Amino acid sequence: MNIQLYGFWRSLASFRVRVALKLKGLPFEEIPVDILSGEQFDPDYDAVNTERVVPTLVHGEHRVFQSLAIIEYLEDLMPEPTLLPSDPADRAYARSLALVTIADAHPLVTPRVRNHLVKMFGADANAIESWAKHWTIEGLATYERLLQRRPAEPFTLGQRVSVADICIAGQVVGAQFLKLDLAPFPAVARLAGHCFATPAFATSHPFEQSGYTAIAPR
Ligand SMILES: N[C@@H](CCC(=O)N[C@@H](CS)C(=O)NCC(=O)O)C(=O)O
Repeated sequence: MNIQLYGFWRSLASFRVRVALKLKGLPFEEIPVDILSGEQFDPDYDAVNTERVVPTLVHGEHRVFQSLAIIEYLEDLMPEPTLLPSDPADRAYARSLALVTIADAHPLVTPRVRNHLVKMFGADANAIESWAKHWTIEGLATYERLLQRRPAEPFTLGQRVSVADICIAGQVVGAQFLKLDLAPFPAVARLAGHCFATPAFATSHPFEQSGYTAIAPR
């Protein structure tokens, strides 16, 4: 299976897809798109994904974008090991948890939103950082409440890792970029510990990617 992933080392959405590919044991080539310098707007990349965001998965003639759609595409291509439970209610629960970050928390801290806050409202670096911390904490707090209400070990749905764990781990990576304390979110921190103890998660972490630089979080 010839798979290419257009991604970026520090992109949380790219992290999600990287983990899914590794959990499924699918080899892939990652092609970097530097979203901090604006490479997502290059015409060559626009031809790949006209939403002008990463990630995009290229598989033969298919170009799949949006991390959840990509993960579900991979699930359809290679059902085992499954990342979505078969029980309908559990499947919906896993997707719901995934969307807390994909649809609600993460979009608020993307470069395009930060750049717009600077351009439209003159937000300075401190304001941007407070903004990013606020929405990242909101996401963590939601996950903490959810995990407290439906406790399971070691992963969100029990023994098998799922798309929910991938997304919660991504939210934790966002918190790490912002140097947030996870102590107020013990269930989230415990889950992330289990995730990052596995090679698929550990080797997908932005800090482990070749482009990683210890620059201030953006
Ligand atoms: N909901 C999308 C998020 C895509 C997204 O916003 N990606 C970010 C990187 S994590 C990006 O490319 N941002 C470019 C920008 O904001 O200009 C997904 O889950 O794939």
